[in-house]
Amino acid sequence: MEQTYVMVKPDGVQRGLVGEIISRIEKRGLKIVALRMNVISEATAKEHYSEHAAKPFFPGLVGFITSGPSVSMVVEGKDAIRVMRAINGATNPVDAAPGTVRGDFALDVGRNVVHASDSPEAAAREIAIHFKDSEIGNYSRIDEVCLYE
Ligand code: IDP
Repeated sequence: MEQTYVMVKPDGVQRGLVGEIISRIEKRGLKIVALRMNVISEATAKEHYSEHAAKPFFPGLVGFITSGPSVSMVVEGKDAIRVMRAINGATNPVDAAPGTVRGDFALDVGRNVVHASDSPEAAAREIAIHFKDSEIGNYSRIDEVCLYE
């Protein structure tokens, strides 16, 4: 089983989309093993998005991601990293397919509602930035017997 880091960004929280997004994740069969709402600090935001530090949109991105509460999760399941990226859709919502979160709820790349780690390395790094080991739960979902062959 793989784990990935997922965030409902401040725009998703302010638009009342937290339940919708969590519902999509759960219905797909992925398991939420950690969950928190908080306002991310500037230092944490800069660390999270460090790969974009030199990009022109970096100050706006850090400012936005710290502008209000966001919801952070660790999501677990078979191929969770790829599946979560597919659930979220393309980074630029204009390119995101209908049926994805961004394809259904967003228009602007700077207000694209959700984040999910894009590789195993990114997932490990981002989970460690946002959660302590002791905050990540370990339990079985009763439907795992049907979800997995
Ligand atoms: P991802 O969120 O799909 O992994 P990344 O390329 O890692 O996409 O970009 C991180 C975030 O930075 C995006 O989700 C988006 O919010 C923001 N971003 C990326 N490119 C631009 C841009 O050209 N203008 C404004 N914001 C951008």
